[in-house]
Amino acid sequence: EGKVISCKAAVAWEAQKPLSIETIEVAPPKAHEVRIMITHTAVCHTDWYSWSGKDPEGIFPSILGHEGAGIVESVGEGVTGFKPGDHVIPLFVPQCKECDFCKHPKTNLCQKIRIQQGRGYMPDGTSRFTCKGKELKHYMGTSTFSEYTVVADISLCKAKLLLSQINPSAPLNTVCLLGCGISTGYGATVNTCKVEQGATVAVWGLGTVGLSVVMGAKVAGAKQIVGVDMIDEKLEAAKAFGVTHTVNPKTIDLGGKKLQEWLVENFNGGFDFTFDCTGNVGAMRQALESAHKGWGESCIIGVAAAGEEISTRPFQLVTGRVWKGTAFGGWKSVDSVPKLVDEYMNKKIQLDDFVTHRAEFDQINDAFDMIHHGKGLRTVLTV
Ligand code: NAD
Ligand code: DAO
Ligand code: ZN
Ligand code: ZN
Repeated sequence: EGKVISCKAAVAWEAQKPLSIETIEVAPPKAHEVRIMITHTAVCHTDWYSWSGKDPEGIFPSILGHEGAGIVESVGEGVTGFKPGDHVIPLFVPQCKECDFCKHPKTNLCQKIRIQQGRGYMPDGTSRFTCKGKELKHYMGTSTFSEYTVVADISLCKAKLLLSQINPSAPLNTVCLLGCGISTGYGATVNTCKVEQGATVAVWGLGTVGLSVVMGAKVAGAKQIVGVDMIDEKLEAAKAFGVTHTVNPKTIDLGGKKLQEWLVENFNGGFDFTFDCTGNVGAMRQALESAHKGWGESCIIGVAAAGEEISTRPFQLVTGRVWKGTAFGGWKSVDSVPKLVDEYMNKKIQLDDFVTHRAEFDQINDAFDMIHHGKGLRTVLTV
């Protein structure tokens, strides 16, 4: 407590350069900050995207990672909600409960520390990380690719059951996934779109985010869930998550039509809800135009490359389709993630099937390659 910790971290020195396992120094937490020993982290496509240099906000050198879990090592002045030993999940969308956004029922985008977080700093505008005499930037307010990290106390929640007094701890090696992908896809269905019983749904991109949309649609009682992906293995694997029909736009015979025209014709005029989980702006357009005339809603979850723009004919919206989007599934993070832990422990939602690989921390570059090449879903690294 109160001392600088030397530990291992995967440092992103520059875009596209393999992450390098280095010894770094982690300064003690300042006021309203918490230092955490990260026990597990997964790799999300967004980490890859920032590393690739396509993200204008990608900042180097830095410590990436935002889907993790760990144990509180020490707390800074004024921290009341956490103590050493607590099992916790870092949150890239904070919840301060004071700002206009937190007080507004329609958004989860707390803005309290937004600017400094975007610049790669703690809320006071400084970094807690150094390596070889150089300052390292934080990433998404979480930086989970490190044995120790420091986060704001509004960017953290307890990874424990709210309901049970008997078994207070959930396994950190799976609930780490609630830090991003699964919460995002699931929340898109229950919060952002409020998918109804008997609804028809189509999902573009069957990675972790897309399959959590499928999971949410199934929990909501959707009667038809169409999965769209270019990789046949993804389509096949999606059936176990509840996809009722699969479409590979690359190999299917569209009879000269656009994919969206073909879908509208073959699926009853289109879907009640469609979701983009690819980050591809072409797929976003297909998803919007596959929503049913008059009432269909399309939700963008994928993060597009810098400079990309979406387009459609305005008449698509005039005639009753709705285009929306979501960050972290609309969950007000501090209040909601512990409830998601409960839902996992009570088997309402599942996490285990999303873990297709487990590996040691020093294999992190392999985990990056896998997410880029669409192999498996999540690799959980033991840090
Ligand atoms: P992933 O790489 O595991 O999955 C993406 C899938 O999309 C792959 O299976 C790929 O084959 C498929 N795909 C790509 N282009 C396609 C196309 N044109 N048509 C159909 N399928 C296509 O990634 P993931 O971790 O599941 O993340 C998905 C997206 O969501 C990423 O863009 C990521 O940055 C974004 N994301 C957003 C949020 C948010 O809060 N909005 C949170 C997490 C992730
Ligand atoms: O408040 O302006 C803001 C941004 C909050 C962060 C939203 C990021 C959502 C997409 C990033 C992908 C998730 C890993
Ligand atoms: Zn993510
Ligand atoms: Zn706030």
